[in-house]
Amino acid sequence: MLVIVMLALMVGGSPAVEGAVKKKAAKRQQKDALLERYDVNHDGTLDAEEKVAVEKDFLDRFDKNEDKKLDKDELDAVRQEVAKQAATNLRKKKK
Ligand SMILES: [Ca+2]
Ligand SMILES: [Ca+2]
Repeated sequence: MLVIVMLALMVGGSPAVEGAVKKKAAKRQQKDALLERYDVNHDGTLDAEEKVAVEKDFLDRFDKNEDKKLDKDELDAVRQEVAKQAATNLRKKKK
């Protein structure tokens, strides 16, 4: 399940016209946004326990039809939320 979410996050986001560098930066921001929220012990990675929490949180927040899976539309909402979070973090850092 989480693999699907991660995959969607990797694939989605920036349009193909954008440069690879920009795309990479955007991905890193999105990853940072996830880590900021879910890396409870701040070791820079999501361990098994933290991933379970991510999955649960995503399902809680985005599984609109409550089938315990995230379909394409629901994953779109996840992507938008993570992108938004990444943008917010970026603004905070810039000040
Ligand atoms: Ca961690
Ligand atoms: Ca669903």
